[in-house]
Amino acid sequence: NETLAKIEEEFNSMPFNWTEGKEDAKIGIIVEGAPYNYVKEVLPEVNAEFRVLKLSTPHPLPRKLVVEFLKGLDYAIVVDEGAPFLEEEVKVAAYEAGLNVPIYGKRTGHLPLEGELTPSLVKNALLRLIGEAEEAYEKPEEIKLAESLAPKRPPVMCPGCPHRGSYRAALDALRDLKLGRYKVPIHGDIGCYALSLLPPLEAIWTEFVMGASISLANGQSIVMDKKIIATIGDSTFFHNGIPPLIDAVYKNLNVLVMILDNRTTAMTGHQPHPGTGGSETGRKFNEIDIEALVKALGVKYVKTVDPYNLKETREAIEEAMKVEGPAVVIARRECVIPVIRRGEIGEKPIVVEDRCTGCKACILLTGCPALIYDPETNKVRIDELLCTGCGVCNQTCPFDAIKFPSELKRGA
Ligand SMILES: Cc1ncc(C[n+]2csc(CCOP(=O)(O)OP(=O)(O)O)c2C)c(N)n1
Repeated sequence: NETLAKIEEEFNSMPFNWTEGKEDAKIGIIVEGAPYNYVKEVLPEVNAEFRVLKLSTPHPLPRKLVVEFLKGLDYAIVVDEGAPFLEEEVKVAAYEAGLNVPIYGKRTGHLPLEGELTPSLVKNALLRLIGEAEEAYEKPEEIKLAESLAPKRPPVMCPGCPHRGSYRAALDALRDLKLGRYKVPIHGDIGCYALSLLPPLEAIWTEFVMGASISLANGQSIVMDKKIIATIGDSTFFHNGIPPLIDAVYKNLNVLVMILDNRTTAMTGHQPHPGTGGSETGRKFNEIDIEALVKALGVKYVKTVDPYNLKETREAIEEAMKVEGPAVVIARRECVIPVIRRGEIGEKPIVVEDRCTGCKACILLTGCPALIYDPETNKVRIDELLCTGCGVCNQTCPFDAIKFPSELKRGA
């Protein structure tokens, strides 16, 4: 607390916190971060004099600076992204200083609590503030038109994403075990695999904070008295998955942890992590072996599989589901993006037209964007540019209609 007080004192006079606009303006805007740009953009379009306090250090709030700014104003608005953190801090500071300046923002409904701020939202809030707009923000017609024209498609896993095979195999395993997808909670975590929440996989039930999948599964396995599945990426596992796995071993909790080891931190841009053994600048570090680590913790069932091989992965999950206590399946296959960048994509499958019945099972079971249904021919075709040759769709076709050319040459 003493250190925070010292920092606050420094922040009061820091050049990164400044005021601008007319000295004697009676309406104040307190803003930090990206929304400052929105304020700058829309101010020329709002017919009133404003005084702006641009804060770069919202915590600890430089209260002296804020209170000095508020003194003499008729009223002020706080423009902050996310939760109204700054707005609340400013209100506390004003109250404690005995100021009676009305302060508007998200808590007063001038700005929305949800979603991202935009210049239009900020402009609308300022117009409402000066009495030139009555209504809450209405999207301009051109934005509504653009939204109506844009195709509605959910974000999808890349073609060749190894997570697709992991979740397909998990859902198939539950079906084989007659457990049904709504009987066994599958917890997700933060990473590309969170996309499995969406159709057609709709696999994970939760996505919370890095490492939460295992903790949630641990707790739920006690409450529901059955095996619960947690799915977690390799980077997330190193970040915060090891402590709850220790807990699961310590208390012999009935969880299946699937570690989705795509050899990278894909979602945030392929950063290395302790399992990859290198640094961003190419320095060599010590690679930590996930399987050895998990075994060393005392997990009795540990199996590493290739998620491009649906049968192998499904069978491991089925075995693991039958284990009393914690079990770990490591689905290990490199993220396809670095593979593409290295030019290591191999053979791509094709649809054997006279075998394809147009049932769309491949599309519905994988959701791979490289698979395209043609209503005119009632056949599926594979977009060669998108396909990475992972072979997962080949394994889902009930009519054996998706084959690699080399398989066909061998007479398959
Ligand atoms: C505490 C925290 N730090 C950083 C992030 C940003 N972040 C989002 S996903 C992610 C990791 C994804 O890597 P991984 O678990 O290996 O999954 P992948 O995307 O490779 O499938 C990170 C670091 C975050 N969400 N939370």
